[in-house]
Amino acid sequence: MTHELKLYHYWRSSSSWRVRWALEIKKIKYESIAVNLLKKEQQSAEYIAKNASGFVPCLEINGQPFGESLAIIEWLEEQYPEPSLLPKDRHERLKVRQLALIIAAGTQPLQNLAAQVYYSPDKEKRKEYAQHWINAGFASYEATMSATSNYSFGNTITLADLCLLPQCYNALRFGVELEKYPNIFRVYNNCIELESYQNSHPDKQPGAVV
Ligand SMILES: N[C@@H](CCC(=O)N[C@@H](CS)C(=O)NCC(=O)O)C(=O)O
Repeated sequence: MTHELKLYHYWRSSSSWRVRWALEIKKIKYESIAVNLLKKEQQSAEYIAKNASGFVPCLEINGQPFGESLAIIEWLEEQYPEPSLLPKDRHERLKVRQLALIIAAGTQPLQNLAAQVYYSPDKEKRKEYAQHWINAGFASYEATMSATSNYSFGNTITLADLCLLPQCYNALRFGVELEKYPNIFRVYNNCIELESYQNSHPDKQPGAVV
């Protein structure tokens, strides 16, 4: 069965980038629809009807909208298994999902725009707050990931890297030094060479302000 896919996303959103990167790796065609977070388009009635959380990304599959980037990537993995973003071994898959969730559940939500805005109106305070949670998440990721492999788990790219690299992009925006985390920094340097990383990068997206 073929699927008509529409991705609602924002160029700078790290959660959106995870899905864009998965689509790029799997070479899946989709229509790209920009949702401007700065103009609060994610809170419009039209968008909320698609994704009640008011967050991007949202993937419309044959007219049916779905939110949550990891759920979307798991669907893509089931529907388009190659190249795979998860190892075959069950315990190895558990490890990759653990890493992915350290970022997607334990780091990114604590530093996202909505959390920052609620925390303080002061931009400097917001920056410190974001740095705190990114450093806490990265310390945990660094200790949990492989100390030797090219990517977060093994020598092929996985769901874990799809979460880590967009979070590194946020980290750099907020002045967190990646060099403090040698394992993360090694994987970062390997990933930025990949064509799929470069094609899905925020700067290449519609509406990007570079
Ligand atoms: N758990 C969600 C998180 C999505 C999320 O936090 N999206 C952010 C951008 S990365 C967003 O839409 N923020 C809009 C806002 O804060 O109003 C996912 O993985 O899809």
